[in-house]
Amino acid sequence: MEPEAKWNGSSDQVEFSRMSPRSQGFTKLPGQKTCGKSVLLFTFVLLISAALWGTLLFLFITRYQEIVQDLGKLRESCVYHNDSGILTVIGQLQETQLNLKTNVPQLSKTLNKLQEDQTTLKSKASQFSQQLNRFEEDGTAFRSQVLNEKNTATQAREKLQEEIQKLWIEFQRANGSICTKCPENWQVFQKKCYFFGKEPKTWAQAKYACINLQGRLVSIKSREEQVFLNRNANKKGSWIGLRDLDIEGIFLWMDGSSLNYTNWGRGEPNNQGQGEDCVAMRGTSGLWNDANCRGQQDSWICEKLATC
Ligand code: MMA
Ligand code: CA
Repeated sequence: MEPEAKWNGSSDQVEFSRMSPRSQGFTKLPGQKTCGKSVLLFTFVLLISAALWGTLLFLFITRYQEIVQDLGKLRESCVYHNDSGILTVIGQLQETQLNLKTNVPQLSKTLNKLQEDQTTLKSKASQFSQQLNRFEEDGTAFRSQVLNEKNTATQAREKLQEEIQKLWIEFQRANGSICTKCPENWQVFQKKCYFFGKEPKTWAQAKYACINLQGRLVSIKSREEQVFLNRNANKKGSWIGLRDLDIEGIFLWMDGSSLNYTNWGRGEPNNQGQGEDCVAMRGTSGLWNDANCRGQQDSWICEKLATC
């Protein structure tokens, strides 16, 4: 249905006649039929929209209830789980507490016992330490005693050998024999044989070298014997059988005899440096000097009795 109304005068009114029927509703007074249709349309639209809104509301309420139910379930399950977990933990803790409470007196007893044991062990340790000290002291005393006894025994043996040799001489003299026999490389002088060592040695090494040759370090008893030795000992220094090992300043011969004849150099014996307890005879002059036993002399003189 085309709008037919025409307004007199202006072109605007002519243009208006070409406009859509909807736009014309506000400007042109509608007829009875057109108004009824619009109300119907409006009602229809309203109903549709109400139905849509109702559906939406229904959906929303349904979903809301579901969510509320789910939340309730979730809360229930959470509370159930949490409570039971916490209760279990609390139960365990209470049990542990109870156990600890029961164990405390036992632990305290054990601690006391341990402290007592520690005290006992400490006193035992100190006793052991004292005993150990005593053993060590005893050991040292025993060792020095053994050494002393060994020295005494060595001296006694040397004295005995000397006595035997003297008796042997007496026996030969009583038989009227002249004893001048010496082993090879030994030199005879007045019933004694002498060996002049060639290698440097300490006093102790020289002493054992003589013992190995069935002799001993020489004991010089007279001016004649000294002169004989001077002639034969052509080295710078030779160990002789004189030493003051036991008592400082008291010199004794290896054969046990005392010191009657001496031939000390000027100012000797002087026990110089760290101590000089062994005697050496200087070459050519033959003068005696106390020297360090651990030092070396380039020669040494052994003696033994000549055989018949
Ligand atoms: C050396 C040594 C001593 C000795 C003096 C003499 C320096 O020491 O052989 O035993 O008494 O010489 O001067
Ligand atoms: Ca000296």
